[in-house]
Amino acid sequence: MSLELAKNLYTKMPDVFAKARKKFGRGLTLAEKVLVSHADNFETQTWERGKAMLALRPDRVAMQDATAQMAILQFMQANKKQAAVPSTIHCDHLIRAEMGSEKDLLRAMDENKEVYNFLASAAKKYGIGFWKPGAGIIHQVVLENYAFPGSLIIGTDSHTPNGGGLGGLAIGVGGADAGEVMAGLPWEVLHPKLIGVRLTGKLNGWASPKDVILYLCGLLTVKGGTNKIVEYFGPGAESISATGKGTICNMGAELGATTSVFPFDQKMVAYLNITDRADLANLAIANKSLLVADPEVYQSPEKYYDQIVEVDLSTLEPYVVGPHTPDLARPVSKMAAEAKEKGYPVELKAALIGSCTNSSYEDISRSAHIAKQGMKAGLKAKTPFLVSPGSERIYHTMKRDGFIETFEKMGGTVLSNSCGPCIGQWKRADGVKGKADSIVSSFNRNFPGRNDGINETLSFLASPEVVTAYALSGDLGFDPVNGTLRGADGKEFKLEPPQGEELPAKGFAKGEEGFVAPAENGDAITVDIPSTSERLQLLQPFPRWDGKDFEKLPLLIKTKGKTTTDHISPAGPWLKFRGHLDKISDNMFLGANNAFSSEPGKGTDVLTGESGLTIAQIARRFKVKGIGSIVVGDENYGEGSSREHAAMSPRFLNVKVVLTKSFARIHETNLKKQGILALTFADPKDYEKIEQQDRISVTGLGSLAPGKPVQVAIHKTDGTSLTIQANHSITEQQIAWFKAGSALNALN
Ligand code: MIC
Ligand code: SF4
Repeated sequence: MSLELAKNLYTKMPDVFAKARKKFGRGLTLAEKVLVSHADNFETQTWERGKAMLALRPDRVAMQDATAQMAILQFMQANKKQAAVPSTIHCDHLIRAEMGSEKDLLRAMDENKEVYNFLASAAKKYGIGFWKPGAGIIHQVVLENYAFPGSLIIGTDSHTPNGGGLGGLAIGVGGADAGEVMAGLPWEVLHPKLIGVRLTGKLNGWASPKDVILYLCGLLTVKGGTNKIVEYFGPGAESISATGKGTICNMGAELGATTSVFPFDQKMVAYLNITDRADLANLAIANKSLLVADPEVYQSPEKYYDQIVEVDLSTLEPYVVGPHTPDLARPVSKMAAEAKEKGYPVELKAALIGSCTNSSYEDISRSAHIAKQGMKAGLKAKTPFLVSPGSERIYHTMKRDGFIETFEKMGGTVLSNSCGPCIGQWKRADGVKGKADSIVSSFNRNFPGRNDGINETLSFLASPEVVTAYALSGDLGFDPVNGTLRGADGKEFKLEPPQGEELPAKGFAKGEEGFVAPAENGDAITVDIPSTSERLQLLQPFPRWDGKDFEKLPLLIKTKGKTTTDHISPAGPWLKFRGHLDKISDNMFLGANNAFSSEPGKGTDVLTGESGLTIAQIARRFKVKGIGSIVVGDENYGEGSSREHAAMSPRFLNVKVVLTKSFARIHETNLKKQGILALTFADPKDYEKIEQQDRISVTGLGSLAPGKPVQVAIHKTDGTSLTIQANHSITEQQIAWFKAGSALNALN
């Protein structure tokens, strides 16, 4: 299937590239090549970075089970017979990690039966490929099967950019975007600016691809990539395996980047070949010049990218980031001193490797090499050591090549091929609420409460090989590069730098691939949603805007500090309600810090003065009274996941406006799609002016226009009021969504 898509794409590329070179008066970067070749209409499209909205035609859509439910429920409202573009669903997020692979999977099949039946029946009916539970994590499966050089893929998950490891633009979106593209509409995104990252040298010793992105997180911060594409190039890029490139692109989500991409090269050829796509590899080789930037770009990159970063891989040290945010970075060699200075507990309570990004053959073989050295010295893991393989192929190859045995001998537990602990589906036996202790993983997120549901846990991230070394020492203060461990014989020894293979010499072993093809004709198939379901609920369209200004809205919550989508709509135990808007809305803001409450997730009903209520309880009270409310937020509000529940629940519970210092890209779009007015303080200092009992009016909405600030009046309890300005990035079309009550309403 990808072969046909690639053939058509490569055939039309030269013509559109020629037009683009003429129009822009210069050569094209790789990101631009992918964008222009997927334009809905190149001629009429405005091409202005950071300003224009692009209307693009993605090659495919990928959805994971926790977000697919809303995507499909919204798609169903469009009344189409079939998905208009090739699409797939992947069952990976809903499997709990408690008892090991087999038992966990069996239990998941049982407890998520309704959801899986719903997704499987919808997939069958609408021409969507279905990957069964246990088949693997979406991004790994997409890399193994669907991503190809030059492609544009959207996925209902923020780590979709993993596909950039195969030279395409793979972009995370909310479910509404996916639903619309499947309904045949073009996909809209702000024309990203470009960061060029020039890689020189070669990784060596302990340094791995993960360290490239951990280092960049520290350098650019979690906001540094917002509305930007990170394009890697340079001699160093060619030295990194395709899966390593995938890891770097995957975790580019933690920079807030729209996506990240590497130019087509021999490493991609090798990966395509070993994943049974030699035909695609040959086609890409024959079209290589289309799949990399134009030569003049590489000669003078500063003329083509908005920002340039240089990284010398030869001198890169292994990094560790955290706690609580992925941009708190330092080389592992500095961890001990910092832990001491900041009082981080150094005793590690768990070490976890794998996930959607770091379970490649290279990662696993290098980690196993470390594990073997430890065992040779008579050591075992000093902490629980959990391994999450990314896919069936990875799992069976690990098994065939003895890695599973190695990890199990070391005392590790191999979990099912799913997200598991990374998304909080983990029963941490020793975890205690209110107690801070440290864990380390090779995942890509470390927000408070993310893995074990305990907000105090300090979660650190590092490469899988470093995490394995930490597991052997049980000590965050251990420096795997320079430090020593004590063997069973009492003698001190140093670990050799990890060694592994990029790809399995014997090829990938295969298990049950777990793919179910859709029906040829789905007309007779009904989508399976039991009317009594506790897990699924058909969506009712949100009400239209009544044409009135928002007058004297009470403040629902003023979030303070980091407000990720994990804070707004926590996952873990709430994942089971991802298809039931009413039920999941009870989790709204449970993880958020309220400026007016010492307890996260709690607040005061400002109409009655009653405090200690959950934010959802307060919002439900307002809703019953027919009153809307406003949410005020801090910087980079909505960072992290693509989950649109973080926008749908507020909308469902009558939030009219979200006013923040700044937004993360996917969440801002999600808010707009659901008909919420997303505003930013023109002067961020005005955030300080908002007090708990204020009533806030947003006026002039009848003349809402792109680029035109709106007036926000803050009414104080003493009868005075002050007016501040708020900005927005709403386009003409998005004004129509706001008026219609949601993007979906505007469609119908
Ligand atoms: C994540 O890593 O945060 C998730 C869970 O994969 C989310 C999607 C979700 O919340 O379902 C993401 O990254 O978009
Ligand atoms: Fe799953 Fe974690 Fe990857 Fe998200 S980051 S897709 S939860 S493994």
